[in-house]
Amino acid sequence: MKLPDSTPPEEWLPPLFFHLIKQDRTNLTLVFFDIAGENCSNVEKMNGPFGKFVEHSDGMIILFSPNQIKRDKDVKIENKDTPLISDIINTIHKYYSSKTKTNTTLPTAVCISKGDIIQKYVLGKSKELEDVRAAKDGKSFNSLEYNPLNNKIINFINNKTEQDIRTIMNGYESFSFFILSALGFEPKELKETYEVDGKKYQRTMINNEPNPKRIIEPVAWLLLKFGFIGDYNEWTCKYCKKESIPDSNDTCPKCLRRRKDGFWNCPKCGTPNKPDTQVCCTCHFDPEKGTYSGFMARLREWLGKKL
Ligand SMILES: Nc1nc2c(ncn2[C@@H]2O[C@H](COP(=O)(O)OP(=O)(O)O)[C@@H](O)[C@H]2O)c(=O)[nH]1
Ligand SMILES: [Mg+2]
Ligand SMILES: [Zn+2]
Ligand SMILES: [Zn+2]
Repeated sequence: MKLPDSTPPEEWLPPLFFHLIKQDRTNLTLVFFDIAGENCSNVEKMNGPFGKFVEHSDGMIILFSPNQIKRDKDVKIENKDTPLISDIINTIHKYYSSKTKTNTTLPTAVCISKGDIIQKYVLGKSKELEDVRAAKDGKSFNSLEYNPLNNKIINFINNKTEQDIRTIMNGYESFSFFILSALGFEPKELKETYEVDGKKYQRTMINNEPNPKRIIEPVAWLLLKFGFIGDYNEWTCKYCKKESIPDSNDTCPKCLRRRKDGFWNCPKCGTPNKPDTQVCCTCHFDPEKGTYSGFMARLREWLGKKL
């Protein structure tokens, strides 16, 4: 099959519209404009027709190939003559400033595309980019899965690139790094050149079906930043070591200690107890065992029988 062509810098592409409706009827219309990086390579070009779309957006997904990153020597990728992503990000920023606006408050997803090429440098040699799984609650951004990957991308950017992207993005209030692959593999197949109106373009043919990896993640992250969806993450109780407690629970379901400070309220008598107490200091209830302990256990048993 033939792959879609590179986004042509001088042509209008119809935007993609999505109207999302949640079960509670709240809804959101997403309009995606695909702007070629070439149009954002200097402020004069952005003053052309395409800059407007950038200027009026509520969020940005910046997609760049691994060969648009300044890397250190052991990250070996074929170097093509493409604008550096740091230059593009800087240009977009300058363009905004020229309109006395700022883009540093916009949610900005900074995405390494064609992740298949670079995955071994980000994830380690033996690991492959896996697709996004739904969060356990079936409706949220999967932070549980995203956060460890995010750390790997940050490590990669800190240690294997010349820090330019990282340094620039430090000025942004709401951004995150992503890695994705539209094809899931490197297209080694036929590349052919063709001409339209005297201009030369390249097209790539592939034999395998695309196997996209993580392409939904930056969009889901934007939905999170827009407040349209929540995020799902978990914590481990540091007192009883219970794992996989959803963030929506702020107390441990096993030992009842609060995540924040370890204090717990006795479910039997309501007494607030200190983190280091196993049994309630008033009624001697042990929430982990679900029984009263020691003398109080025997007294209760006895009273219970009498009463
Ligand atoms: N390795 C790899 N190459 C890709 C992938 N997607 C697209 N390409 C290659 O990149 C070429 C340009 O496509 P694209 O990145 O969409 O162009 P852009 O619009 O200029 O960003 C394609 O013809 C493919 O050869 C991918 O997921 N992995
Ligand atoms: Mg494109
Ligand atoms: Zn606990
Ligand atoms: Zn108690």
